[in-house]
Order: sequence, then structure tokens, then C-alpha cells
Amino acid sequence: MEPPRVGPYRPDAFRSSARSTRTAAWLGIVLGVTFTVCFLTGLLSHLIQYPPSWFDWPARPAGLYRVTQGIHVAAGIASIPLLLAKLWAVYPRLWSYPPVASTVHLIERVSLVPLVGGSLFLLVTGLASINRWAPWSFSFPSAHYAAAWIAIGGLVVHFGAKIGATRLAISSERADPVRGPRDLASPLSSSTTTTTTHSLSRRGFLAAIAGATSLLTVATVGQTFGPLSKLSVLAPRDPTVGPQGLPVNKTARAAGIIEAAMDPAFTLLVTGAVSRELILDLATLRALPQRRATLPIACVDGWSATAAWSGVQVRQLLMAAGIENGAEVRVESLQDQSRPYSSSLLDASQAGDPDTLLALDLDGRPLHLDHGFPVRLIGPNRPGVQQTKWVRRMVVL
Ligand SMILES: Nc1nc2c(c(=O)[nH]1)N[C@H]1C(S)=C(S)[C@@H](COP(=O)(O)O)O[C@H]1N2
Ligand SMILES: [Mo]
Repeated sequence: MEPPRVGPYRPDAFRSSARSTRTAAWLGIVLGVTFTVCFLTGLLSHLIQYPPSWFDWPARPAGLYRVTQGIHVAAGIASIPLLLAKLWAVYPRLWSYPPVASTVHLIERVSLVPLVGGSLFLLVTGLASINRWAPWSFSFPSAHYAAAWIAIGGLVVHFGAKIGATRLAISSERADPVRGPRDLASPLSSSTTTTTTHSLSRRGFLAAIAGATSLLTVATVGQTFGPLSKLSVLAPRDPTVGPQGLPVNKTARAAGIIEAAMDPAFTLLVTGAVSRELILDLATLRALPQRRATLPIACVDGWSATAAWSGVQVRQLLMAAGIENGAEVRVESLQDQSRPYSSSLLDASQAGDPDTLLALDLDGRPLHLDHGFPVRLIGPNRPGVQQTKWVRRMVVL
């Protein structure tokens, strides 16, 4: 069968030598790595936030979540130029002729729907979300999580279908241009031009992708990696900017708790499965032994910042309430409890960690209202969403 000789099927429709099968194969490998890293770190973040019964997330090392989530977001951002370059490089194959050359070819093509669709969805909504722009009504965590499984399913099938061709492409001396009409099932089958004469543009293309990816990474990763914060001009957050030198996620105003938080009659309740209920006003909380801990806040959005917190140990309050052997605790804020992140859970090991605090002070000063005044939870190795601000009740479960 001869291909129709029009549009993308013209023999000279795609002439750029930058689109070599080798370039496309290498981009595929690098993307395979960044996507797998994103998937695993994302899965971990999901397990931590929605733990099934078999999953325990330890309180130590204190900064582990900061690292895994920083990597998650950085790998996602790096994937954006890589994916765009990959799509550009392989686009002519959309017009391969005949459209389906074999079963493997069919599987490979069908796997592109979840792979490309899922990836674009993940990167576009992820990027919008870390810039705190949510022009949609679905729940971002659920949609991001579902799309991750769809994309990774597509990736596994695609990888399986392409492994042979990828091996061939990266081991070949010549870099065959990706061509639509002639690029049939075998990527090396039918090229008529060698690219020695064009190798500069292919190298230039690769260098441009590597450069763009590195620049973008340096321009954003400082939101969690302090030494680069000055260079990170594109980062959604500067980890040093905000009240008391720390970013704020939700403000007191947005949470609708200003009046309740400022109320001089504010009391903290320790209740639930306790032997003694505690009702503590601010003066009483301050009169208890204070513990100081230097801990990061590590937002799921990928920014993080370290600060010195001081306040009352959760385990000390639990002991005062008659809990000797550790317990699971729900920490509730003044916010309407149907709002996202208005409460969080401490498992027994987190509740028992000496650095899990109900903090009253940040860097030696009372918490700013936006950082959770009068009292907030701060604990080691927890995602930011679980560092509940404006704590009102601790319920022992
Ligand atoms: N009650 C309450 N606590 C909350 C939130 C919230 O929306 N409500 N947001 C959380 C999120 S997503 C993060 S990243 C941290 C940020 O703490 P900060 O605003 O003091 O930096 O607070 C957490 N605590
Ligand atoms: Mo967050």
C-alpha cells in the first residue's frame, strides 16, 4: 500500500534532523525516569495523607517528606520541557503509514492515549495547582492521583512495546530521522538520509532541551532547596517571604477564624478517649514546660522552609490527660471541620515524638495569626497539610 502523498504524508513533510529516532529514544528514557520518580514520590505523599491501615509513616527522619515532595514537584516541573520536546520529536509518527502495522504497533499507539493524555493532565493541573490557581471544580488530589495511575499504566505498556526499538535506536551509529510516512514499525527501516550533515542541529536540539530543563529546575527548586532560593525567580514561593519570614498557605482571613482565634477566652480542649479532659487557656499553656524544635514546613506544593518552633509537647498533654502508652489523636482547628485541611491525624508514634508540639512561638515570638495563632500543630516529617493551624481540640481516638 502506498501512503497518500498529501499533507503530513508528503515524503518531505517532516525534514528536521533534530527529530531523530535516537533523540526521541533518549527523551523517552529520561522522561521514563522523571515520570517514575514523580509516580513513586507522589504515591508516597498520597499514602501519607490518606493512610491505609497497613501504612505507617515514621516521624523520623524529620526532613524526609520535605525531600521526597521537593523531588516530586521538581521532577514534575522538569518533565514539562522534556515532554514537549518528546511530543515534538515523535509527532510525525502520528502519521505513520499504514496507521497500524502490527499488533505491537497497535498496542503502542493505543497506550499513547492514557500516557499522553494522563501526562498532559498531570503536568498542566499540577503546575496550576502549585501556583494556587484552580480553575476547576474537581478535587485536585483525587484527580491527580487517578491520572497518575492512568499515565503510569500507559507508560508501562508503552515501555513494553518500545523497549526493543529504543535499544536499537540508542545503540545505532546513525541517528535516523523520525519520518512520518516511512517510519513504519521498525524505526530503522527505511531512512534514506544519514544525518552526519545535520548532526549539529540534532545536537543543538538536545542541548536546548537539556539547557531549558536545567534552567527551569534552577529557577524553581530554590523554593525548597535554600542555597538556590535567590536564583529561583520562577518559583511559585520564596521560602523566606511571609509573616515572620515564612510563607503562608491559608491566611486566617481566608480560613474565617480571625474572631475565634483572637478571642481572649480561647481555650484548648484535650478530649476523647482520655481519663481526664483538659481545658487549657493560653496562660496555662504558656506556664507548662516549653520545648523548642527546629522543623520544616513542607507543603505538598513543593515549597518548604525551616523554622524554630516552641510550645508544649503533645505527648506531655496526653500524659496530663491520663494517656500513658501513646494513642492516635485527631487535631482539630477552629475552622469549620468540613473544610479541607481543617484537621489532621497523629498516629501513636508521631504523637509520642518529643518534637511533636502544639507550638505557641515561632522564632521566639508568638505565632502570627496567619501561622496559626494562638496555637498550632508542628511535628517532624509531616506534610504541610497536616501541620494544623489554629488548633482548638485534640481528640484522643
Ligand atoms: N487549620 C488549617 N491548618 C493548616 C492549613 C489550613 O488550610 N487550615 N493549611 C496547611 C498547609 S497546606 C500548609 S502548607 C501549612 C502552612 O503553614 P504556614 O501557613 O504557617 O506556613 O499549614 C497547614 N495548616
Ligand atoms: Mo500546603
